[in-house]
Amino acid sequence: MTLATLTSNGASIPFTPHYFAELKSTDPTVDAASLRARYNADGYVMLRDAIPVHVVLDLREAYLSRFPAELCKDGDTRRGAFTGQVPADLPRHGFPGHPAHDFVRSGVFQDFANLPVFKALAETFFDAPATRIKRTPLRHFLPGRQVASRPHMDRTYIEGVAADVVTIWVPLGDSPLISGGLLYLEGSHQDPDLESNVRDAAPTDRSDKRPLSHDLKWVADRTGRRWLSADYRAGDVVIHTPTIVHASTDPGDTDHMRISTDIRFLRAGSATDPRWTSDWSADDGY
Ligand SMILES: O=C(O)CCC(=O)C(=O)O
Repeated sequence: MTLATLTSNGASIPFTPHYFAELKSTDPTVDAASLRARYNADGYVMLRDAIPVHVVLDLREAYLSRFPAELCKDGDTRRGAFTGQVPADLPRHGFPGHPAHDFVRSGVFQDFANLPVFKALAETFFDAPATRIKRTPLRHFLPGRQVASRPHMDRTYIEGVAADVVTIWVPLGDSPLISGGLLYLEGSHQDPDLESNVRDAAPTDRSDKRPLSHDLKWVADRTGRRWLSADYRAGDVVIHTPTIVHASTDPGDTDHMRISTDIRFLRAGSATDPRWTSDWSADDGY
């Protein structure tokens, strides 16, 4: 797959200005009210260099070091280039026994998720105290696989009104579009009819009805909206509302493994979704 012919879970979408536009980044030094205004208008705020690069790469290295050596080229777990060899006998990603399952329970991962910068960001967007939600998924996409995040809204998966839940998407390493970096459907958080317009009509490759579809082109055509993309770098974060549709493309012609986590916060004192009070396990069904 090249940039001219992107795919997502195998379904193709032309990489043209009709379907794609650039995700805006926001100057992190602007005042809190301007950040909130941007978040409300766009449904997301991307901040470049929000976390020191070495902190992100330390986490990438700590995670990939839990795999057998054949996963990373030259055994370099900090860079994390894929050799093309998946170690034998690994459980499915994030299932008990898989490195991602153990890693999200480790002190090093918990310390990362508890970095004050994330809580401070959530509190900026709530304009109120925030509590971190325990369940914190870790995503890991391998080049050569037609596996990507399907278009969805976080609110389908977690109870809570938009004003009370915020997601901070954190790429753990550079995540250019060709490696399957996250895409946002422009303005979708402000479209009250989007879900009814798309659900049931959309093609789907799964019996799980929570994602809207697996077909990014169909969703763009149906809604008349473009996918917003960026070449994320280690240290960048995107804060997004639970009502914006997001997805990713399959990793393309690259050896780079796209790894990321979603750190979520609740407005302190608002109702907790009981499914999200334990550590993430990919088989938890949530
Ligand atoms: O990293 C990704 O592909 C996004 C995952 C996601 O959107 C989610 O966990 O809700």
